[in-house]
Amino acid sequence: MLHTVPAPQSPAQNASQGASQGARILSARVIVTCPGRNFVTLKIETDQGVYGVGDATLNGRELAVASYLEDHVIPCLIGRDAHAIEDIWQYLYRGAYWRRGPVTMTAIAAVDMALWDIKAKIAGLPLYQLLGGACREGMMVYGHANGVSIEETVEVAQSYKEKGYKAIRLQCGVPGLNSTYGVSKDKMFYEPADADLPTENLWDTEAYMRVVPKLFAAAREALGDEPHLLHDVHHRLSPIEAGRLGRDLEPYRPFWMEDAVVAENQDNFRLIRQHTTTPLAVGEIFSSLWDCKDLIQNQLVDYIRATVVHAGGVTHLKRIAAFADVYGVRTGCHGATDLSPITMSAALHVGRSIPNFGIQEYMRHTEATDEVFPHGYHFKDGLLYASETPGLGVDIDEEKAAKYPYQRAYLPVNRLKDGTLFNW
Ligand code: CS2
Ligand code: MG
Repeated sequence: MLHTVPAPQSPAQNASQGASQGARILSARVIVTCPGRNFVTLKIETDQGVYGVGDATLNGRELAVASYLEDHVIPCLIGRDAHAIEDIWQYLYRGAYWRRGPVTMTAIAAVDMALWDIKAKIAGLPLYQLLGGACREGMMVYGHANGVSIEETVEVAQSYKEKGYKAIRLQCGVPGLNSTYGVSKDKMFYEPADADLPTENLWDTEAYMRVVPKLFAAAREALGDEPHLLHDVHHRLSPIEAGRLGRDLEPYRPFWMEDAVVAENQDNFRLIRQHTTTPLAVGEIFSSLWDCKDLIQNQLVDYIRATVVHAGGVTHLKRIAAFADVYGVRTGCHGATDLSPITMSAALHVGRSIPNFGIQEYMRHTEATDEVFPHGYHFKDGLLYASETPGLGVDIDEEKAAKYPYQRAYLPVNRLKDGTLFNW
């Protein structure tokens, strides 16, 4: 049946068709809130009195997605059958003409998450049950140990091990640099969007490449062989530098080296593969399957990090995961603080339902964020467990959200010593 857009009907007219006709989208709106950092949320309401929520947060470009939804997407949703998730996805993707890209795919992701939330709520099931059911109970997560020095980072990593984490990411300061990606002032919460205009930091590749192997040697010494140790290079090396760092880390058996190089040139990973067996992870900045198809089918990476919120939602992430499974590539979804608890909830349902789940990043949100986004997922012994309530198992408390108005904030930029603008 073609989903032509009927004239919006009154609830009475809809009711006369009976609920079995589906759930018509009556309204949708964007909620921007800033409980310590900005989040953009889409709320879609139906004539069945059921609503769904979707994360639409794009760190540093939040209002672009809010406008894309309000000015270009929502008018096309009103009156549609909320159950027609795939059709609406295709309509918003192909119908935009200008396909892919972080703003477009984050907006589509928000609609997709909200529609899956609605469908699962009406079905009375937690979302993973509609995605094929459970392949596992809990999902292994990794926490973020960071510090200004190697010693401080290892100390924090020890505390994560004591909290039961089976996997720990290590990021430490670089001698001579007053700030670097991944090192936060507050050891439990990391928020890189730290200023009203981009902070300009200095970058020194040589100093960085000297310190990371020492960090891993110290961490293995202190933590033993058990814990999985991860590291995020954050796009800052050339392919041959990444090959060298991967080889330097091999004695410490890292779980992965993430974003070793800039992700646009996928041939880069062919060169890294020639020099190291350290597993490679990439994809948090990817917004579609087409960004990672070559990397996956040529097995140039081991983990794909595309997320529900930036890669087109539950529908598209399932597609990416299924494609990756064909080539033995596992998921390792991005889960930083700038992805709201709505994304984390959806990611856990997807993660629970796929055979090639690898690991889930878990940067805890602040209390204020958790109050604005009450959710049912919980952490136990190194695993995160998805909510069992119908839908995504997360909500937005609009009254609390209204207390935190939007505050413009940008991600930092890096410059080299000679002033060249570089990758942050
Ligand atoms: C990082 C993120 O979590 C990660 O792996 O790459 O912290 C990233 O820097 C932020 O999500 C950017 O907003
Ligand atoms: Mg990263």
